[in-house]
Amino acid sequence: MIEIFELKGRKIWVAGGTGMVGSAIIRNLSKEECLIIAPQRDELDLLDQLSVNQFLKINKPDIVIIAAATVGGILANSTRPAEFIYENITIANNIIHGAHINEINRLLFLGSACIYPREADQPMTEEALLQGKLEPTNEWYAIAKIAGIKMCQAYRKQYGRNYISAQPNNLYGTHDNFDVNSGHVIPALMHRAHLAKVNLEHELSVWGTGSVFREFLHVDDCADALIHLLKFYNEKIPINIGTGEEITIKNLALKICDVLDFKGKLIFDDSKPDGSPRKLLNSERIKKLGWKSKINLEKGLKETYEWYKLNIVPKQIS
Ligand code: GFB
Repeated sequence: MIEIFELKGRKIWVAGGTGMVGSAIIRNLSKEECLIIAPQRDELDLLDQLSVNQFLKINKPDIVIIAAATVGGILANSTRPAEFIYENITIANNIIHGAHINEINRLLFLGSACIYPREADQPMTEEALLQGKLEPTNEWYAIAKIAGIKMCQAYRKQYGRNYISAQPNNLYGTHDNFDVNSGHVIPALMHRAHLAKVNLEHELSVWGTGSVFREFLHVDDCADALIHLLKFYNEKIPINIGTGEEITIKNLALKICDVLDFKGKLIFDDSKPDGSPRKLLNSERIKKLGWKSKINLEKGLKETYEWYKLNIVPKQIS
């Protein structure tokens, strides 16, 4: 029998509440009758340890969710390694240690599927962590995320804190970054295909060979899983969150073209990196806790495109 950690009546700080994952968590938490606090970036600098400590001391949340991170697609990860390692380690360090010294006993840290070795057996179980070399295009981000996971384990071990971590696979959905250079594959390809369509172009450029596989998780599914874990999970093992389905980048690009009704030809740009050959998570552990994903890729892509047309197209980003 699993013990439930009640969220009703609790004060919850969603760090990164204005980002893609944080805003999805806040939408999901609205049905839980809890009090949510989520200061904006200009109200609280997560890279400043004193400000984070002060914020925790004054607000005393019962629960902290760390959805704040410096993120980006494969190119941003490989060209901005210092920002990715420094900012992500500092955010984890400031919030996890700050939560501890302010006697906050429940915390959820968000990892990433890139914490696993590049050559890990597929689908990747939680036990694959630190069993081999990382994928070089995102090792900086991965090391920072591994550090956050290890901090949760260390504070659990030394101080008995109820701190947990979870790693979703490649996320997409509303409030994503649709910039063609710094975004992840789904928003970047959606934006590029939309521009190609409205400019009556006949080709869509896809980075890499298109032959590598990815598993995509809708951000609302991710938020749902995280809330489920807050209620039902209290162990040191960082837990996987995936759909169990993978797709090649070529087939993903074809699906995006379908959703947009873009009839052009795909051109593969192999001057850009492919990254990991495969990155499928074994999500049996979270399934055993009674959670599974509900939003399939077709539905998720359609909804994301509708959101994009309403929210991004009017801003006319290039
Ligand atoms: O989404 P993405 O940047 O993340 O790229 P990763 C996934 C695959 O899509 C790669 C290809 O093989 C890319 O070469 N791709 C094709 C594109 N066209 C595009 C495009 O226009 N933009 C982008 N971005 N990719 C990320 C990590 O790796 O995984 C993050 O870099 C994070 O840190 C995330 O951990 C989960 O799956 O390669």
